[in-house]
This record gives sequence, C-alpha cells and structure tokens, in this order.
Amino acid sequence: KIRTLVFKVTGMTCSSCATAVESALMKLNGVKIAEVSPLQGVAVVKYNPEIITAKMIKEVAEETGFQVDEFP
Ligand code: 9UX
Repeated sequence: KIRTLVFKVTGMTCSSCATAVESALMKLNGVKIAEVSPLQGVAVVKYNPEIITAKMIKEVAEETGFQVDEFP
C-alpha cells in the first residue's frame, strides 16, 4: 500500500534546490516517487509506510538544508 504525503519545503530558491531534495528522497528505501516544486515550495512524496515513516522522510529532506514540514 502506497501513501502520498505533501510536505511544505521552506527556503528553495532555484530548481537545483528542488532536484537536490528529490535526489535525497529518491535514494530512500521505501520512497517510490518524490516530486518537488521550488516555486510552490512543496514536495509530494509517495512512499510505503511499512518501510519508512513520514518523520524519517522529513529528517532526510532537511539534511539538504531546507525546513520541511508535513501539511496538517
Ligand atoms: Mo537553489 Mo543553489 O535555492 O546553491 S540556490 S541550489
């Protein structure tokens, strides 16, 4: 079962930023798809919650230097 989460990503100013976040997320076991829009400051992540948690996704995404928050 795949779950889709939308995160708010604060601080991206160019498309390379978005690519960096996407690459970091796509390396994760359990993440199927990560699409990041630098203009909207949004990351859409499709993942398997039996393999990885939303918190882990947030923490890895933040290692790229941006603040990442789950939309409530
Ligand atoms: Mo984007 Mo570049 O926000 O160092 S500015 S990757």
